[in-house]
Amino acid sequence: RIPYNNYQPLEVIYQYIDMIAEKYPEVATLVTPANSFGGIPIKYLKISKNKFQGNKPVIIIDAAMHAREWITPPTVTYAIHKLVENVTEPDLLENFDWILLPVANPDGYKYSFEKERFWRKTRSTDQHPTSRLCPGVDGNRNFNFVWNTIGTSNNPCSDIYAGARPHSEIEVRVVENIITEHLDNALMYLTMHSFGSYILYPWGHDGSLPPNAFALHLVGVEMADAITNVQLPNFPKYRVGNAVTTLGYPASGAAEDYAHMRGVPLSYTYELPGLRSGFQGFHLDPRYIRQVSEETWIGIVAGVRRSLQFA
Ligand code: 0X9
Ligand code: ZN
Repeated sequence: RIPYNNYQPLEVIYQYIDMIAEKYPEVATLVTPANSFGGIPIKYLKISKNKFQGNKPVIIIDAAMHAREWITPPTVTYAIHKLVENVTEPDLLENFDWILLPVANPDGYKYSFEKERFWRKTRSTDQHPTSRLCPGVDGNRNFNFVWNTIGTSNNPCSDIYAGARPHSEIEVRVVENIITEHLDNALMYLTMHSFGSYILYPWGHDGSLPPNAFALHLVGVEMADAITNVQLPNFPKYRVGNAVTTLGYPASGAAEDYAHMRGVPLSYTYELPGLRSGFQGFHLDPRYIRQVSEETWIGIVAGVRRSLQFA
């Protein structure tokens, strides 16, 4: 059991996914592909009805590449809960395989709990002379596609520092490797962020639309509409669109662009709700964690079901 009435430290999230893998070995397999820069295991679950056989479409979801976006891991642990412990949508396990990575950046996440609430980046220090003074790379600028051309910084002290080179960060390489491992079947990739209530699709570096933009938009709207139907009245409606035109700024080296470039057809950055402005937007009142986790699952269910049309 993981509580949804408050944000959970890394240890509690890890205990939960360890427990799931132990208790449900038929459906859930724990993978620890690498340690973080700081030596913390990076952990994800492979969830599959008859073990991964490599023939079903794969849905990949990650969260907390940005450390301070605390509302993101609960949406992934909740998805795990609904796929394994409290199955009300059996077709989602029947028809798909799942990769669920609740904390992509464990060093940063831990640091945001223990030292600096609004820390965003990784905690690496070895790429750049200045980086000893200013640790960390923006994981969402570090992917190996159109790296460091726009919406990025070369200054290690910046929150959008792209890193010394593409995929310098082990945390980014882990996500890239997941995508590579499942290239043949990966149908949808969701990278969970906050905040702003957006569902964003490529290309996020130049605002142009990929050939399958209509499918991206259709599935995005499907998710947004499903959420709208169950949202609390004080929450903003989701907006769906291209990352640049909808969010208002370009950023290169981001995860959703990387996944789409590699061939994942339905690739989205999910910006969960924030309610307040400024840094406080990253600290959604804990009373809403359960609601956001539930409604996000409803959105995912709707999108994943619709995605079959494009498999
Ligand atoms: O800037 C980001 O990395 C994301 N927003 S956040 O506030 N969570 O940091 C948005 C990324 C959207 N994708 C691209 N522009 N490629
Ligand atoms: Zn983010």
